[in-house]
Amino acid sequence: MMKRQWVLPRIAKKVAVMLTAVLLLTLTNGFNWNTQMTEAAGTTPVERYGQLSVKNGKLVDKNGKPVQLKGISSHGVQWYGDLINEDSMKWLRDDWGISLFRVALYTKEDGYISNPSLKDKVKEAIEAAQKLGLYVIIDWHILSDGDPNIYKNEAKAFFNEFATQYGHLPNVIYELANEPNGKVNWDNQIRPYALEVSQVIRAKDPDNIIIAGTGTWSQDVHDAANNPLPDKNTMYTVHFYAGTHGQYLRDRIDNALNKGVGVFVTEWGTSDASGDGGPFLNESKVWTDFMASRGISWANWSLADKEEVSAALLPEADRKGGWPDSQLSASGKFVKQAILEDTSNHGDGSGIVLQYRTADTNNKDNAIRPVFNIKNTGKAAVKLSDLKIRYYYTDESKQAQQFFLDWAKIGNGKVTATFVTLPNPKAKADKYVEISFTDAAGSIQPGEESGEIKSRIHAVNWSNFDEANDYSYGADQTAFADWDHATVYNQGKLVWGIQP
Ligand code: IDC
Repeated sequence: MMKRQWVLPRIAKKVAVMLTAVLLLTLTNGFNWNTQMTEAAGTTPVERYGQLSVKNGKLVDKNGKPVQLKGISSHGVQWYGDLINEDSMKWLRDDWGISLFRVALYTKEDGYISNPSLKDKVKEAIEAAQKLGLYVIIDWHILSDGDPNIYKNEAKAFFNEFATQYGHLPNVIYELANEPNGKVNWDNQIRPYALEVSQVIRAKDPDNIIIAGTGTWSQDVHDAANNPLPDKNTMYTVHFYAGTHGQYLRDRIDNALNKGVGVFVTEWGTSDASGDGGPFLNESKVWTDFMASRGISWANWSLADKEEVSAALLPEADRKGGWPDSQLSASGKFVKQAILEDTSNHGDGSGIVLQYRTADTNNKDNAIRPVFNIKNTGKAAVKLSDLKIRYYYTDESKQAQQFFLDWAKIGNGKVTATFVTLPNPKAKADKYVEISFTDAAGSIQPGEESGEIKSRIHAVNWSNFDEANDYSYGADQTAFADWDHATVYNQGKLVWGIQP
């Protein structure tokens, strides 16, 4: 922007902005604002999403679009291996809508260490998943052997073999250690183990997702977030059981996400932590909504017909799928429903998605220039005057703030803003701008979007900001993409994004 503009009298500035708006509208008439191409839907999950990777702490598909995988974990292959086969997995794909299957290879508990031939079951599952276009987690299921270093050499040989044989496939995910527990912590035992085993995998497979377990039965994600692994396609697992683990663990997840690390729930149950007790379906619903709103991928424990609450099947269920609801446990019915539920809009139910880009990449000048686009992916029209966007930042100026609307497709006069100082400042935010819309802004129809809302913030004394420490700032996001570091409220209720 030219400096001159700032010395124009107010009215002249208004006229200039209006003229620019008219010009832009003319130039862009007929332009399709939808920057995200809708790709032809493939028939299988792997055809749709392809090679996965991690971007800004999110699991993304081959086009860089966030993806939430949902599915089920096997029980121990030594006990319920006969439920793992191409037919049962096909049924789970087609009837339950799974995109993900986890194969639990216990090390102890009569598992792989004493019976190495169990790895053939893992191979069968991977090959079935390949045919069916499902993602598959190879789970090195440590449990009573709380320290993953006990069988580190076996783990390295195992993952070397599997990465060599299957690392070229896009649908393979490695889980390095199910649940470290006992006297081990992330920094001293788990991270060194994970680093060493990851290096073995990376020598053969440069890109597939690796998932690291954390301390205290994979609940210490905060430790991993403070000292993550160097590999960019590594995520960290959190395991929960709805009857045992609640809000404190969700807070830990938010905390880790805010630090930019990716979280993947490779195991959770509707029961308590014993695998029995419950089911706690209300608590489970809080969790599945939470994971949907953050786009966190998950696998439920477990595909078994054992007489325990967390088992999805009732005793003597068929081994090859085809299960009517009468063969599903209460947990199985709940989980099937949660998988089938469309959470591609991040599950908030309102169907609001906020996209963001930054209009300039100079993070040390006197302007903050967030550009927004609101998408309505829901089934009903949404009134813009019901919505508010919050953009969080750190205000180095400590001056009054001014808001400019450089342009909005819906019309400049229909957008207003206020600034709010946070009563309890956060590490990367002590202020937010809240953008609102007048009644004249109208509604966004289902499948439609607001179009660009191009805003600009300055301190009254035009002093510089440091955007590097701004919560909502996306330094390299110069093209529109879904952005959960700014929030949207519908009639006061948070419907998009993560507050700092
Ligand atoms: C449980 C099984 C149970 C089995 C036991 C073996 O549900 O049938 O007898 O393992 O020790 C976990 C573990 C997972 C547990 C599950 C439930 O990853 O192996 O499965 N759980 O206790 N972590 C928290 C809970």
